[in-house]
Amino acid sequence: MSKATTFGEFIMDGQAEFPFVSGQLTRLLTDIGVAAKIVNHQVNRAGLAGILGDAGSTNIQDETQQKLDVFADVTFMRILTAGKSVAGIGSEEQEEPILCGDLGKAGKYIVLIDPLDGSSNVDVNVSIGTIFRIQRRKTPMGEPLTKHDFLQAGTEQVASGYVLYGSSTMLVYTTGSGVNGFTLDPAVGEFFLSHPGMKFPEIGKIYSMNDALLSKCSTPTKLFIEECRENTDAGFIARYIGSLVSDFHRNLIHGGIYLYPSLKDKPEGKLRLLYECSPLAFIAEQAGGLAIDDHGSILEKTPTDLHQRVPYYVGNKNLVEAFLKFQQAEK
Ligand code: AHM
Ligand code: MG
Repeated sequence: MSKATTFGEFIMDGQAEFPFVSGQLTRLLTDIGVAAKIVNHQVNRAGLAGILGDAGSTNIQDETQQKLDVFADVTFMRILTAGKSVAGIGSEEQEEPILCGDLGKAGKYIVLIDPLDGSSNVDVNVSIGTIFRIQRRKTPMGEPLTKHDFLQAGTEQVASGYVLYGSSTMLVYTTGSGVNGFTLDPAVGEFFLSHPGMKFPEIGKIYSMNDALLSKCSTPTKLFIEECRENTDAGFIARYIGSLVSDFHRNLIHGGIYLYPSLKDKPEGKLRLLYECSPLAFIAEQAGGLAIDDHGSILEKTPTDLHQRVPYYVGNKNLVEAFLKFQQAEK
């Protein structure tokens, strides 16, 4: 029987093949895998460990934090700051960026992370996830980090990925040469390559949006959803978990589009550019899909604020392009 490739072996092989994948990035990705296993362990036994429910605190977005949100944030921060490769971290759960060591003078990389996405699903045993993006620092090594190290366009990412804590736990990532997925074997505590070269199917027929928001959406979104609904005989279906990583992952495998649009009372939608939208946009484009907001490519957008929100439409090319036609007709 041939031996399956582990996540660690795969990133080491990648380092040899691509000169831009440095030893530091290999170590950083390995650390993310380790933190993911620790968080996975707690997610799996959350009902037993007494860590379900509110933590009694709110994050920078004034959203109630779950105990597991806090646990995941603390775990990723502890592991990422202990390694030598990270200079600074921006977390959805923390107002200010974290500068590692002495003002982030050492370390080559910046990490932006949503440690536990889909918090509203934590208490009800529905899949949740971690989303991360990695970029190089802009200021020279030895100098303190500035906001420009954090506020970079999505095209500057050197790697991004997600961990899905689902019926099985998966880690999916890209370094810009395709998307690969690894499944955790809990018996041996290793992620094994299970989904090499992930691509969206040619044609997607799933649409994923919080339907209750439709009356607050702009005309292009209303018209697009209407068209999807009119095409159920052609196989169109709606699927919405309300957990971005899970909705994105399903759409990547079965073919679909995820929408969190601009709303009358929330013109920027809900999702965060740096922690959620751009890392998944990098994966989407590497898998043959597309990701846009109301003005164009998500990856080309340069953030102005660490916690900036953007309307988000991501998934199969055929569906995002169909949506784009309604957007263009409106302009
Ligand atoms: P969170 O980061 O607070 O968990 O919010 C993000 C989540 C996404 O995972 C999900 O797609 C979306 O919020 C669901 O929002 P809504 O309940 O408005 O449909
Ligand atoms: Mg989130």
